[in-house]
Amino acid sequence: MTEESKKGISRRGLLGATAGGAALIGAGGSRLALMGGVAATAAVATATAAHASDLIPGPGELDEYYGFWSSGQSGEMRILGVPSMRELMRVPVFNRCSATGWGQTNESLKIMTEGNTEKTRKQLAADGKKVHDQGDLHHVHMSFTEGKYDGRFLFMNDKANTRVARVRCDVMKCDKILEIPNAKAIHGLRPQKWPRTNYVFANGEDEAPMVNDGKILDDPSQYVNFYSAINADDMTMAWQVMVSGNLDNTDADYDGKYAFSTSYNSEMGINAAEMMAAEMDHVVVFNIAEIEKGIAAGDFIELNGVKVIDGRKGQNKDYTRYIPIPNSPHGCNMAPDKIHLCINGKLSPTVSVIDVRKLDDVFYKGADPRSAVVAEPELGLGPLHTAFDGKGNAFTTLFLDSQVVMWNIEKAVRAYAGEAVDPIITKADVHYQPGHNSTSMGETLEADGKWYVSMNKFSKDRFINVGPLKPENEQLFAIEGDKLTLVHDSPTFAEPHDSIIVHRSVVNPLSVWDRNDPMWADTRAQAEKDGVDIDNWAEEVIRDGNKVRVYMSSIAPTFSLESFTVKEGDEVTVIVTNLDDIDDLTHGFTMGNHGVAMEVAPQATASVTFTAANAGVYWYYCQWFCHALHMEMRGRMFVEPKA
Ligand code: K7E
Ligand code: CUA
Repeated sequence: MTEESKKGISRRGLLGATAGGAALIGAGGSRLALMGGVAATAAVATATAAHASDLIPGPGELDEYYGFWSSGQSGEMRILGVPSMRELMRVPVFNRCSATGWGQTNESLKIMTEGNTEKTRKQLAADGKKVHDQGDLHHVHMSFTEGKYDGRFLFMNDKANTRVARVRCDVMKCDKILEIPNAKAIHGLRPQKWPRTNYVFANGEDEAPMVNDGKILDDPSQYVNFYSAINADDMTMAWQVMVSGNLDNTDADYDGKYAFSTSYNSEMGINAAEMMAAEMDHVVVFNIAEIEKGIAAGDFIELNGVKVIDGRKGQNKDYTRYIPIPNSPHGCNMAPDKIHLCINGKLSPTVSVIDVRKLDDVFYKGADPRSAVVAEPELGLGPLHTAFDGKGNAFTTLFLDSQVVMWNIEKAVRAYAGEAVDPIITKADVHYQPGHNSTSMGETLEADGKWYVSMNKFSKDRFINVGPLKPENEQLFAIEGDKLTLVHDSPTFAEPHDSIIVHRSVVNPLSVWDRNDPMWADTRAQAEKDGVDIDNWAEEVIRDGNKVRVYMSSIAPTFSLESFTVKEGDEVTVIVTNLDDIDDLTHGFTMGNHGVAMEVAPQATASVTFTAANAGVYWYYCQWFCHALHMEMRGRMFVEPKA
């Protein structure tokens, strides 16, 4: 054992499982202790520096994979290179971004607000806000064609404001955000895998009255929850299913027949004690064809414009089945063998393995729902999520044990059938308290079993101290046969919630925008009305009552307008088109002392609107370093006093 790994273990000993114990509330903690499942001795492999540098690309070398990261409470998507773990880009989605102007430009405001419900419009108006520029982005997943990533879109959820967003992979910008009606707190999210991503499935985590208008308040017996299917191609609502219990994580099969959702609160309890009362919660199985048939046959109610099917327990219809699973299951992960669905126990030390081929009998032959469970290996404390290597092995995070356990699915099935075989292959320490994990291409039919990422909720002593708020920590392991070798730690700001690792051959973004991109279609239409050709050098100032539209172009290192004049109180819209047609030549537009800034990438048009409230001279400048004369790329706005 190396000096480094000895140190690691002694620090673990000192720290114990304090974070885990505290994080799981009261009774849950002691239940876990009672449930035993004492961690097996860890087989820790720590890379020598030399081995790690063999595996990881050096300066100037390119990564083999894109990592698409959710950022949790930061509300953005991040792109990392894997295996270097270098952060390559931040893509603002639900958040306001100072650098790019996301949440401020007219183009982004349209995307961020057009999918709002009436209630949100009222809320924003009451708060005097343009947009909810905060989000809690847990899960990023790519669109599929026949079980493989197709490189078109990335989809992601906002738990805080009940939204689903889409990012275009050709430009790596968000192009749609849809607030989900009826549901509360969109948490789990997965695209349909087969035959292609026609639907994006999204879970409502928090239950509420079906019609939430204040007539029913503290009467949980009347609360319901909603499972949502979104049309992926146009980001509109397809249908919803009303369910019993809340919903946590979701996944879909590789046959296009079923989607699944874990529920940690089958009790429909309101506080932690009530929510953990039952020994068994459940996974809900959604029968997609039956739901589509039910919708076509008119067996739905329409609620806030959405067709809602009743799939609650006891409806005796073929829309849903409820499979009992030990206490409070969390992660829901479909294996690339197309057969096994892994339901992670969280408060139970087990992962329940469902054979999806047995679900037809559960739906159509009255088979006991539990008969679809073909394995339930005891893996360790706090199993949250499972990833796959495509070779029949699974990797499950153990939150309380601060470990990953590698195990074999087929052996677990044999053990469940009574054979004396141990499915556990190895365990490795992670630092500390892992939530999600991911493997290279692991949620697709092309799982290649090369890399394993552990996204850890705590970094504790792993980095020099930066104050009471610590970074979180993500770790990269090389998977070599049945050995996991730690090759990299990366501290991360809030938070490395979840990720997918996508081979770079799947993703082919542009380097320069297409001038006809729909992103600025509204701006283009307005320019045409104003008689301005934004595809060529433009330097027009159009007055329209107290609205002023200022059209300018940029070619490094100049703006087409060195100055423009408006009147105190005018509503000013500045429209900038970057005519530079060169890779990596982004300009910006910042209006001094007006809180206004935006990115204008090569061949893009962007616009921003503000009020010139104070007479005087104001400088604007390009804030994106573009040229040796970047500092000189500036101009003046003259604001004339009111007469
Ligand atoms: Cu993906 Cu944390 Cu939202 Cu598990 S959930 S950790
Ligand atoms: Cu243009 Cu800096």
